[in-house]
Amino acid sequence: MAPKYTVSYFPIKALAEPIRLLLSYGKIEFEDNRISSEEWPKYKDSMPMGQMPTLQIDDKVYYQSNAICRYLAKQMGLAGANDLEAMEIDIAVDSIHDFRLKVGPAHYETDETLKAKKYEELTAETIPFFLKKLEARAAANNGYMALGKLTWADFILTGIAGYLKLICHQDIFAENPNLKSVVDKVLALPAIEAWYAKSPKCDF
Ligand SMILES: N[C@@H](CCC(=O)N[C@@H](CS)C(=O)NCC(=O)O)C(=O)O
Repeated sequence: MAPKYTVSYFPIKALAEPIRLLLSYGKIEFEDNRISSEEWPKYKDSMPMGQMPTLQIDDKVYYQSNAICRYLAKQMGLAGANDLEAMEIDIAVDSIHDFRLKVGPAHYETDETLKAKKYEELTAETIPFFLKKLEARAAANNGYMALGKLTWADFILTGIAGYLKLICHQDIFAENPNLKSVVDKVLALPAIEAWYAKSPKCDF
């Protein structure tokens, strides 16, 4: 019997969406278990690290979104042909997450004065810096994030694209055609089109 897969996360895309996209790409059926923020406290202690996303395969629960994505990508031939190729993909993935992690804290800042100050610096320096580097990487890789071909790094960018736009307070793709092309190519994959035809609508 085929294993049963369950993805648990909040009812948003963010860190779970690359997992959902990879499972969809691999035509692996999964339960899309969305837990609301209100319900979350009931579940938190039962999660291995007190966080989500998790991927349950039969009765074993796996966590850490990158580890899960890398595992799925290996199953689907999206993880490079050798260790050097795998490192190229990891470099792209880590760079995307570095960007997210640099901007994220400002988005969650509750002191409005401090928040405005943080966004001033982010908008002037950090966001343009990362976008320039990531756009150059996508340009050098033929509109992909690594190796000039489809890899799981493209699913990471596509999955968290809406979340990145949200936390950056801007359309990060407007002036970055190669980055936009990465996302467009993933979204045009038939399995991904099928996923978005049936999954709950959410911008981020
Ligand atoms: N490194 C972890 C980070 C997971 C994480 O930060 N999860 C957040 C949501 S994006 C969470 O569960 N927050 C709720 C909490 O910590 O109570 C991963 O990539 O899976």
